[in-house]
Amino acid sequence: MTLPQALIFDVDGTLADTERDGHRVAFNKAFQEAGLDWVWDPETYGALLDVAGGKERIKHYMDTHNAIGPTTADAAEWVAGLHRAKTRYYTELLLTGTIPLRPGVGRLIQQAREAGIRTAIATTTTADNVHALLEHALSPGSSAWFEVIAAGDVVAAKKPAPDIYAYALARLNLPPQACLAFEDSYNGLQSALQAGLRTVVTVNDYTLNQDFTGAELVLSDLGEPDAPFVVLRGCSVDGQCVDLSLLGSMFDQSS
Ligand code: XBP
Ligand code: MG
Repeated sequence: MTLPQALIFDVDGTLADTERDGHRVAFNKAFQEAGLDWVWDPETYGALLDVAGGKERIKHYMDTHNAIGPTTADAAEWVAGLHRAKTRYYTELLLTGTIPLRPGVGRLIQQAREAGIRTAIATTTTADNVHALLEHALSPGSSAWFEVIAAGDVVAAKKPAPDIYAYALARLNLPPQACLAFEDSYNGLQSALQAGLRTVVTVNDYTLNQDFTGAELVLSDLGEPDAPFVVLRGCSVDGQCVDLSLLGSMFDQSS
């Protein structure tokens, strides 16, 4: 059975459902701390998710909602400061353990480790957020399980640009054909596809109706043996959860 040499995971929406009750709440706390009357409700935030990157999302909101920001000359630094506050609130929120991993994520990561399959992260979010999520939702010390954590500003162009996946592949020193990406959104899928990666998509409430053309599989989630996934689009697969035998059948078909 041919297996991928590395699995590359997106974070927000893929490892955990972090956006509505995590990032969005943290943004609103930071706005309140700054004395702003900005409030991102779940619907507004869902539309803003089309813009990857928290700083870029704040700037986009200011530009498109006539939101009054700083009078200071250095608007970029003001946005960066607001975003640092948001990241503080978000990592504090993750400490409470109220945002669990999505179904099948922990199981697949453990199975990959036991099988000697390398793992990496390719995400738009800030590195501090990745470490906090892994430490508190996966396992203490689990950040070290990932050979590469490609996050946030390590690349200039964020998803849907391919840069973050290209960065991860370069540090893995692997060709995209040897790897498999896991994503949740249109922007993330475009990023992975443009980097040459085959991609499995697990949808969530914010991304359910997005265009996932080009994905190998579109699933409700990675599934558990006692809680099967639902195949929404893609090749017919045997099995009830994304495990090594399913990945092997995918790679056997293509090799
Ligand atoms: C999702 C994003 C991030 C988060 C917020 O990242 O676009 O911007 O919404 O995190 P991905 P930051 O799906 O690639 O994991 O505020 O730290 O950007
Ligand atoms: Mg995502």
